[in-house]
Amino acid sequence: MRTDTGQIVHLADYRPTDFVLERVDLTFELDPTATRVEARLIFHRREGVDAGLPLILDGDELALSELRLDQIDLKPEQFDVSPEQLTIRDLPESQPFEITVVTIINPEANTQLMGLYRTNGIYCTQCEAEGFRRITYFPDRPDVLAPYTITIVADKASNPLLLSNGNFLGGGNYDEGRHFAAWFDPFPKPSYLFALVAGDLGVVEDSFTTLSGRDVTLKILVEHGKEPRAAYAMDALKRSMKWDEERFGREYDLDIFMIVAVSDFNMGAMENKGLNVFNDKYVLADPETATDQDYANIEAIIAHEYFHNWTGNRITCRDWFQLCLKEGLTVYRDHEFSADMRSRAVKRIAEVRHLKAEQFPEDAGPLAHPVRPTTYREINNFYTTTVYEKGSEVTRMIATLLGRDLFKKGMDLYFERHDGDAATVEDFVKCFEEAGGRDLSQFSRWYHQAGTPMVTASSAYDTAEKTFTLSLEQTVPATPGQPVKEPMHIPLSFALILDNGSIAEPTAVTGGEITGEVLHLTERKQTFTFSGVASRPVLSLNRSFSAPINLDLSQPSADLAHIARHDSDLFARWQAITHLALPNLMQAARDVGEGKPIDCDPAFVEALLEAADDDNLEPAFRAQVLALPSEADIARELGGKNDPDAIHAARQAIIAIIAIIADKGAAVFQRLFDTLRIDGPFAPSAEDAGKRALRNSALSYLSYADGGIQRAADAFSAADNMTDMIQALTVLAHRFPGKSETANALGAFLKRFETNPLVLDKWFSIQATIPGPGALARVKALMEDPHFVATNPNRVRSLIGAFAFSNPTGFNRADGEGYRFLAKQILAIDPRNPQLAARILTSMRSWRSLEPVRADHARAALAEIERTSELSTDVRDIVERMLKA
Ligand code: B3K
Ligand code: ZN
Repeated sequence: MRTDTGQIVHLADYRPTDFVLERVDLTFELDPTATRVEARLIFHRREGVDAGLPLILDGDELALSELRLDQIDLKPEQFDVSPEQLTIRDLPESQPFEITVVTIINPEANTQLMGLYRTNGIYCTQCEAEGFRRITYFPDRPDVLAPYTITIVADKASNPLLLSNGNFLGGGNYDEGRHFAAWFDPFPKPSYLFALVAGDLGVVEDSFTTLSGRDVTLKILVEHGKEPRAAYAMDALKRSMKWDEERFGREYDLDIFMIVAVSDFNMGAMENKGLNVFNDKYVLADPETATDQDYANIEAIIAHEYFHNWTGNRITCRDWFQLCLKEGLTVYRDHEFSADMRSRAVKRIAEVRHLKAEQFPEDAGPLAHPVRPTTYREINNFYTTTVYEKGSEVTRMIATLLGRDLFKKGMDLYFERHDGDAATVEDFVKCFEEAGGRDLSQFSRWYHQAGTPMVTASSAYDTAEKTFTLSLEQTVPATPGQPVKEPMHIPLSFALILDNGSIAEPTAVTGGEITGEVLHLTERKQTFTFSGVASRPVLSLNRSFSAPINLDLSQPSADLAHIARHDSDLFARWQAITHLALPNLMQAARDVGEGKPIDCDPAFVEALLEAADDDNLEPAFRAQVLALPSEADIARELGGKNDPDAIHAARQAIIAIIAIIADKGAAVFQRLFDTLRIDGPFAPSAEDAGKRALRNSALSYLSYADGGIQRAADAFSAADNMTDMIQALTVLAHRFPGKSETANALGAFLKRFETNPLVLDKWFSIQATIPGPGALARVKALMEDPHFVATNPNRVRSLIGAFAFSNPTGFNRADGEGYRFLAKQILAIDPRNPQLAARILTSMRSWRSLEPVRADHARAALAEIERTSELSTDVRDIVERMLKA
């Protein structure tokens, strides 16, 4: 492990390299413990660069074996080398020269899963962000682009497949049972997009003909025997390729596109040029083992990585500060794809739920940073929900500001102007300024200012004048390093809904710019006046969540119920029900704390049940309505001094009121459960998934009524697909832990899926997230279970990650044991896999908003980590930022 050097990288220090890399030739002689890597790199000195300057190459835990300049061995006085750096002096002044670097690396010993490593007998690489420097000494930064030729030599019997980026050049046999393959990638790329895969895998093959008639071979490579489970991923890939042609005019550019599924991977997937490497969780699916959510994730991630071919690969990032240029934009693209494949409104609701659950807390805590940060200590810690999801929201707002056509024009300009470039956020924004004819300088603050803006709104209707006034005020909270903020340009989609459900069309508006249905809030305080509004309208604001803000708009529950019934924007209807729910949940949490009885506004319950019971609405939407704000949502709204036990108890009590105390509840849920059964074969379609989701949420409410446990146990036995099975098992485990029905179901599930790691992960997660004081002991016991594999990131995330991120009561024990347990685990994981350790540690990012007793325990556990001398840069960076006042 590389321990922390404390070095901080600043955007302001960016300058181009002194040397230009012209081409890269790599030869790998694969061996599990001693792989020889020969890199031949052609450079020339950049014009105007001082002739005396040395060439400095990055390394990470490397051992240099040979070093030549134009095929002649370098003398010791011509270079300096350490595991982290190779400095070469006395280089030619003007003409190109060739550096040959030979390193010997040990893939088997690489537990960080960065660089070249082995997983289940397969050689595989992960180079983003700085993994290539663990393979050879190299100018390992994203603005160094070159075409690559790759030769792989390996034992043929154990490695029949030898894969890399680009097009296949040829291959053949060597002596002693070895063979080779050569690949050439003509598209200049940065080293982080390099990939190599070798081993013995099963192949699923298909093809795609591009818009201009080129045939592309498609291959998905999986462990032998798992081929049938790659069919859905292949289908998703072909749909993605077609969609990108139709929607963004982007065609695929190589002769072959490959996806390799591996079981040990630090993240979801990686967009290496022509050779995507995936966590097998996001490739493998069949009805028996995958839930509807798994299918949706596979579709989205296959699309995301494929879309990177243009947004990320053909146009890459100049430096890592520009990460959102490829990630935010590509998330926006995959969101749009899923919206087109499924229900747009339901997709938007799911996105906003995710944004609020993950990004809003990040933006409100010690790890807050701008979408485009200006400093970092460990770049791996900046693959955050702010860069990805808020980055996507910023792109979405550009589309909202410009409208669909001008946004498309801006994207076309971006592709045309920057193809082959390592670009910046400024380059990107400029394309939309030019195409849209709009100054986006104030808007660009979304990239630079961290923190979720708060918009406070109040309105009044003047019956005599027939005017409606809307007063808005925005504040952006202080965040680490940014105490003072400038006002943002916030696009707010709105509607004034009249009594009969129609939308008012005012005759005039003053106070600011309005384009179509979007109101532009640009000042700190702004008042819009709408004239010619015949009767008092109900304001629906931030429809479709046009801006990622917190909205403080106190509306009478009758108004919210009106929106919930009449808004033509389904998202806004869901949002209105959420706004009806939250005050009830928050009040209940306070009441629990004070030992008072819990109460609930009938208008809310009525609106909720009415939507759930309305067969004219799509089932997936109704399931989202029934999901209610989560415990984390309630905690966030409460703002500080949170008691997770009180929040949990409050939410449970409100659910019970809806399920059994409200007159209509039990009947509605019973009807949904009885009538939504799908007969016929399983289809992972959005429509069927929606029905399953609604039926399963009905099951979950019904578990509060008499006989709930038996109903859940019966549903578990009757389930003929993984979605229904997991839902029933979750109801049993979370609502009835320790009961024999639950133990039986968990046992049966384990027995049936013991040999399927991805399903076993679910078994671990369900148990890790059982609420209450027994959780920690359960998690500790599960760590001793023979099925727990401490070296597999998916398994670690499914147990320890699930406990820390998704078990608010179990993890946030008042005695602090949860935090101490996590600290111990982080210190155990860190030496082996720093990225995984750092990621799981971010589960404590909201520790400051806990009530004082828990907050003190949390601080002490973090301080314990901080005191440890041998920390990776990854963990040290996170822990220090979390503790900084
Ligand atoms: N670009 C990769 C993420 C790499 C993370 C490196 N720590 C996957 C993606 O966003 O598509
Ligand atoms: Zn990405």
